Amino acid sequence: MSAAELEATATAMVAKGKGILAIDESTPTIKKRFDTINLESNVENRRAYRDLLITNPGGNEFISGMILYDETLRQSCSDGTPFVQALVDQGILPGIKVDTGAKAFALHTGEKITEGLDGLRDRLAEYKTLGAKFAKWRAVISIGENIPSHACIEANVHALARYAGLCQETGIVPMVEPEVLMDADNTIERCYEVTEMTLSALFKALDSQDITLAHVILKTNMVIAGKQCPIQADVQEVADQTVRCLLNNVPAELPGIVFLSGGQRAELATAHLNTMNANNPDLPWPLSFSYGRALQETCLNAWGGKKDNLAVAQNALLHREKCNSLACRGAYNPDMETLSGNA
Ligand code: 5MM
Repeated sequence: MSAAELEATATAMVAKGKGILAIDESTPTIKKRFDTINLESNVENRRAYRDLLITNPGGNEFISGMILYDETLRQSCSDGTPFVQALVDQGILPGIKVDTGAKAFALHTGEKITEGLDGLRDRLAEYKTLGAKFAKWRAVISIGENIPSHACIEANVHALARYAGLCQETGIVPMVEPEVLMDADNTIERCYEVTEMTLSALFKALDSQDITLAHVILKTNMVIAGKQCPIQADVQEVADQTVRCLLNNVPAELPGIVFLSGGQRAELATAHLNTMNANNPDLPWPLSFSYGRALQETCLNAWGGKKDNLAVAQNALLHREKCNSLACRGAYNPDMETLSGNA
């Protein structure tokens, strides 16, 4: 892929009113999701669920790309069409998760380092032949007593930059994901501080490894209080703090920024994105979504592992995709939720 093609892919990923559907749950994570609907996590059930998500009629109006897991990238729809082909036929960009997970960070209790650099050049070359246009790597930063450490942030952003370089060398757009977790009891101010440290270190690492920012998409967390914090910021404050943090730390030449949902309620994740876009029409980059749980949860529950529920599950997914598409334009209204399930 030439530089122009990389740029075109990155721009298409954040096309106006479109976002990314993250369906790259690793095998242990999808098992956790299936446990909630009492469904066995076997190869066929995982394939059937991803089939439902990938072939959702009308989804391509709101979705520019999907992030797949290695197993999914090699699977096919019920009619035999490979998933990658089914995406291409709908004008949706196939993406692939290439990290091999966040593991305990040596000598740093409670912190994680994402692994997967060994052999990555060869894996990326294969993913490219299988049709992947972009690749995602997620670093996990926890907030707690005396954490995150400088060492943890530095190790993770260094790995993100190395993966981004290998992607660009292969002709694949890197979607770099530093996720500051929202599970603890920290305030929104502390989340701002940690997100700022992380993003600032990330862009230094990308710069020092000569990564072309015009060919990178940032996937990040919103600036938000931890779930256990007694004081939860309102929608306006989350939107304001998130935009302020991004403006202070993300270079303008980046083609786009997408958010993870991180365990937020689906409707709240949509409302936050909407307020950011409604109040800030002149940002240097498009702000969009790359949610996993906040797009899939209602769909997964509606499906429940039963073929008969396919249409209602797909409709639930389409509804969330449409609401978030509107949020990219600042045109979402929570009243639309009363139509829940009716895209
Ligand atoms: C879909 O979940 C992704 C995979 O997670 P694991 O590697 O832990 O199985 C995850 O990376 C996801 O893409 C992002 O965290 C966004 O998902 P949420 O649910 O936070 O929007």
